[in-house]
Amino acid sequence: MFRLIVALSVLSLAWGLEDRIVDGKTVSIVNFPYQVSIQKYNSHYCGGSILKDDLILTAAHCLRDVLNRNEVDILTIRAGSSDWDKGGVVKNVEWVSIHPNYQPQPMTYDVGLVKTIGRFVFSNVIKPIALPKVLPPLYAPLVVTGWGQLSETNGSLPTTLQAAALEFLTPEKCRSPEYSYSSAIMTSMICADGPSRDACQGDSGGPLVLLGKNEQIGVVSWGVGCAQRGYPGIYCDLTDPEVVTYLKSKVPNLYN
Ligand code: 4AZ
Repeated sequence: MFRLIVALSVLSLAWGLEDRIVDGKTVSIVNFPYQVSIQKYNSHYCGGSILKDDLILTAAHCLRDVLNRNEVDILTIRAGSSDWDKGGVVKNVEWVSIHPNYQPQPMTYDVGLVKTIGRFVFSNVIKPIALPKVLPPLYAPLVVTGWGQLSETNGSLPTTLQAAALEFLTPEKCRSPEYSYSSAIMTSMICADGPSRDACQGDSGGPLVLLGKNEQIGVVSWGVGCAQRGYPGIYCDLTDPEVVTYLKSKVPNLYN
């Protein structure tokens, strides 16, 4: 059995099946200039995206402990680099905020904001992402990016940014018997299917974007494992009315 697993692992590596984000590609920040790394004591732990030159969108679950312990001073944001551990520009954090209706169980309204001290200067590697007005149609092509684990079982993080192509699943589709989540998919949640590709631990807070468009529809939130059959990745829905209300309350002119 062990030899079979080794043989299959070697084969899948040779085929490039088991690679990155889970099963993504190494990419350049030039093509994903809205992506940032959120760090504690200079270690990457969550992704985020640039909404304004001093405002980062991420997941509430990335910020909850920091908020509860009043630890914004241990946070930094690195933008403008393909590598989470070097290059680009690093800023400290003024405040963090999470959606007032965020619930760790069942993970509803998993969205929050980070305000930096000082502003990022936009460039070819540092640019804001736009927010959506409506969700795309079923199976619309999407891309998720991050420095999260390359597989569910390997806890080490890649140094260079990874991207995976996914397809949009409406909440209705994601709740359907075709998948295994059923009623766990609640309001404020959307899904994106690989099927071999997925976000994983360390990608949380990062952007789910319409492929080829500068529009973010979701925030990496949770899932059962990573790239497991029947369990697509789950994202916070950025078109949810209560999400929109929260973002508008914190960010004047965001949707102009
Ligand atoms: C996590 O633990 C996590 N497969 C993020 C995304 C997914 C699973 C887990 C989606 O942060």
